[in-house]
Amino acid sequence: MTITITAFEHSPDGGKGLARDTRVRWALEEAGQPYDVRLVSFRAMKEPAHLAIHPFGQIPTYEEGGLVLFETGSIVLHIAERHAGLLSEDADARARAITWMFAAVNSVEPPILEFANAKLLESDKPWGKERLPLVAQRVRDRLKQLSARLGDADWLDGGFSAGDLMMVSVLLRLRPSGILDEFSNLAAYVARGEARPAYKRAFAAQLAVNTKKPAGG
Ligand code: GTB
Repeated sequence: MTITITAFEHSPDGGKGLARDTRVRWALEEAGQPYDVRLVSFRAMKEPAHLAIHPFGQIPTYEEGGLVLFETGSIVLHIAERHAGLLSEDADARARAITWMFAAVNSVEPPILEFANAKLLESDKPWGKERLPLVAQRVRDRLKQLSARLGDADWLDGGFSAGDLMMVSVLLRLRPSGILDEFSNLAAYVARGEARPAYKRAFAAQLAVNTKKPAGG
């Protein structure tokens, strides 16, 4: 069955891999599953055809036969449950990896998003300059805890899993800020994720979309 995901026609990051289709592409590459991509513009995302598959008018989505999914946590879990490579055969290890997936989207991504939004959308507000350090501190507090848990391990719980795929994807958003580099084991952890051949293929695929010259141009 053909898998089709959606991605930005033009990602605001110009192909740095920070848009969330990259984590879905990465999971599909780890699982060895081919996929098609339907590119959508910001306008098309808010139109009825796209809202029918994504209630919040966002990317990415995942379609496979009659199955339509949104939310990257759910999409990556679906891929990991159906194909080898992202979740252990051992039931307890599987449950722990899924816990790390939830930790990535529920406990680590929210302060990072707050920080990104504070920089991107609120820096011109009268209170913007005062708020930014508070939000940055919340990111540092959470990273300190994550860094302590990871210690000198390669991955969060034994071998690489869907939990690491989600956590590395979430942490990557911090790269431009320099905060990640304050935690050397987390910076090395993210670099290990990026060094995986499947990540490299996913990154290259999204970059190709964002660096394609317009037809006739
Ligand atoms: N919780 C959802 C999920 O995990 O799937 C969040 C999906 C989401 O935020 N999608 C964003 C989107 O469609 C794209 S990834 N936004 C358009 C809209 O809401 O109208 C977020 C993103 C966008 C751009 C950058 N960047 O340029 O660096 C990074 C991340």
